[in-house]
Amino acid sequence: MTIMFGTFEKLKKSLSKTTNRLMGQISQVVRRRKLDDDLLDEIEEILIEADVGVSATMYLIERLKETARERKLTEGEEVLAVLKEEIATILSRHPSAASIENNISPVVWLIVGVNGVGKTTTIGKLATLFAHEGKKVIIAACDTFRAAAIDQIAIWAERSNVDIIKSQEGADPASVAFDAAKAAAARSADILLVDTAGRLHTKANLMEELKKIRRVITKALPEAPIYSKLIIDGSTGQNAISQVKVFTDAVGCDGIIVTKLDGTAKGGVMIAVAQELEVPVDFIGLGEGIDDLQRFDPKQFAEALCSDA
Ligand SMILES: Nc1nc2c(ncn2[C@@H]2O[C@H](COP(=O)(O)OP(=O)(O)OP(=O)(O)O)[C@@H](O)[C@H]2O)c(=O)[nH]1
Ligand SMILES: [Mg+2]
Repeated sequence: MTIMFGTFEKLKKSLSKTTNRLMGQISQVVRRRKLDDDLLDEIEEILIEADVGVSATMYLIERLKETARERKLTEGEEVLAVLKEEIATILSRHPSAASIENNISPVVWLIVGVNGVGKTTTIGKLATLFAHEGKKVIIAACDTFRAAAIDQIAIWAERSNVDIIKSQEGADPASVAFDAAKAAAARSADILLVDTAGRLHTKANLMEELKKIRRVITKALPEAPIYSKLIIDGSTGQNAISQVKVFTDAVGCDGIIVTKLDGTAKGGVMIAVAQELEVPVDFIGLGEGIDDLQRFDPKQFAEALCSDA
């Protein structure tokens, strides 16, 4: 199918800087080398520098050693195929089960994450994608804190041609969430996407507010499955991972969406995410446009990451 081809080509192009940094460098160092400890040390260093994380790096090096022994590999270049296999294995560890099918009531996705990671943009993309799939989507504009946040999400709602429930700047986000939840039920929506603030006066404030939004939605829609989806910015590499715990403690984390994987060399962080976190990656962001979102496909991602290497 041409669409599939386009999807893969786009992924590959988006990941090209990461590919160069990771598999590109590794394929350079293995060339005409014997597979020995020195070479493995060099590969280890490249993996660490490419934001793959200590845990995944150690795992990969261990797997290379074991496989080299088992398959009696002697040439440096032989590690490339093994690495590709092992990276695909890590990426496939927590398969995404992001479904919005539910017969009883709307499914709710609470979109959370620190400021500027791409929450609002991702909601615009998700709304478009679900609407194209024939779903009734409603957006709740619960970032009432930042000036212009409401206008920003309203523009995305218009672009994707879906309903939005909003209030004015400074309004109580939980009350917007309540109204949106009621509207979602009344209008028989399939999914309610809740945009939230990335920054308040303090982090504790933000976490309390997110908890309150979640509570209020549970009250308004007792039957609704509510999922917290954490947005992280892939271009910040290892730093992206440190944000997971605080959000998970506050509102849980049922899925991750990694944005800004286009144009960064830090996409190796996807391997760290799969290795270190027990949560699936549902989608990836590959640009600022309305179509720049893909469902995360571990095999395809590994293929794109390791292509031409
Ligand atoms: N290149 C690229 N840019 C992105 C992507 N996703 C979001 N952005 C950009 O990142 C910037 C911040 O995006 P927002 O959607 O406003 O982020 P946010 O998390 O809602 O920010 P706050 O509401 O301030 O917390 C914008 O300039 C977006 O266009 C992506 O996948 N790739
Ligand atoms: Mg926002």
